[in-house]
Amino acid sequence: MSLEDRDTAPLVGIVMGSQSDWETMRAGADILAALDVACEVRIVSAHRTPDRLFAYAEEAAPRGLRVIVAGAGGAAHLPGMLASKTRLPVLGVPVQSKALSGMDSLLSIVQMPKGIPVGTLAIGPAGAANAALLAAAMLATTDADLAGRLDAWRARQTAEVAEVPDDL
Ligand code: RP5
Repeated sequence: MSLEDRDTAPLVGIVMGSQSDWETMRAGADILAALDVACEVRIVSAHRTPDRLFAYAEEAAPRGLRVIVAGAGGAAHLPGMLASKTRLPVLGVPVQSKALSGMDSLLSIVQMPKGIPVGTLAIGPAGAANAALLAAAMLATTDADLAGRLDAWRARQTAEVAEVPDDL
């Protein structure tokens, strides 16, 4: 089923600054789909669509979203600006940039001044996947069924780790 075809209202908003970020952020969307967490995916640029950013942030909580996962690269203002306009938890994913390999993205997202927090994950797809897992873990604190699915997901991951390299 497509992410957007679900009947249930989205609980997680995955937003990114550009179409070019989707390759990275897809890793998070795939995890939420595997955990059956309703989410939506949107392109919202702090620089190119600032009005869309303000509208998205202001409407997020009233629409029923519980967590926002925001990925951006370069001068990555998106997560911080979203966090400044909503009380929802914002998880920031630094997208790997071409010029500086994502260090610019990481520092832009992680160095929020005191008062407006952004939970910052690793650079790239690992960060996107972990942001989704963290969003699911937050939701699981009040959703026993999701807690069970998350526990099962983690148990499968553990079971897939071999004790010795297969080409030894
Ligand atoms: C940021 O600029 C986006 O988050 C993206 O990572 C970066 C480059 O965007 P494009 O020029 O590829 O659209 O706003």
